[in-house]
Amino acid sequence: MTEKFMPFVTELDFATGKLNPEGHVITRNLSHMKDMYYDQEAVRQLLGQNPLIYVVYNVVVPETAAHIQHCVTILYPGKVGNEYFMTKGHYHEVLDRAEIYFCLKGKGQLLMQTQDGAFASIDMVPGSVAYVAPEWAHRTVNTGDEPFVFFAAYPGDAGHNYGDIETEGFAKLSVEQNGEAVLVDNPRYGKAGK
Ligand code: S6P
Ligand code: ZN
Repeated sequence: MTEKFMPFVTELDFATGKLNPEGHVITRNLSHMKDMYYDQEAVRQLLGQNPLIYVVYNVVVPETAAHIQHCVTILYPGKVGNEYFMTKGHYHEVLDRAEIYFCLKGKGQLLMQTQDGAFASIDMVPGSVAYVAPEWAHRTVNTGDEPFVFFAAYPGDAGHNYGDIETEGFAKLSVEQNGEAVLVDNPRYGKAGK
């Protein structure tokens, strides 16, 4: 007889966004994603200090369809040139696996796109529950001046495909213009990529 998988709880600290236990922690500094920002001169200038861009606390559960992966992302405020700090962004490896994002703190944007060229964005504030539909790549951007914190849940077997976003880039860049966050066309989208 197979052993039962036992229920368990993880505590989320609303003040910091951290999980207890921390689970599997992923840390992304600028050096982990330096080619993804448009302004490569600004990247070169910032690389010396190599700022921390985001941390993901993943509750560890089996990566099978029976389970639900869940995690918290803390995306720090900042910019590279005039482009806001963002996550790498990915499709799910099993493309048709959806995801739910629940904003807990700060403010940001959820950028999404499909392989056939559709693009969508959702503004996220505390209380926003966003649905990343099947087949949509997703990236988050911190457009505020405090950490942007969100909880995510998705099917256990989804997996992550980063390569396609590294190659094609996102259709839009989220940049500051006159103190406002605006989306502009990414001149490199679908070309030499990033
Ligand atoms: C996982 C989910 C999030 C991201 C996290 C970091 O499917 O979408 O937990 O992993 O926000 O983003 P990225 O693109 O580096 O995985
Ligand atoms: Zn995802």
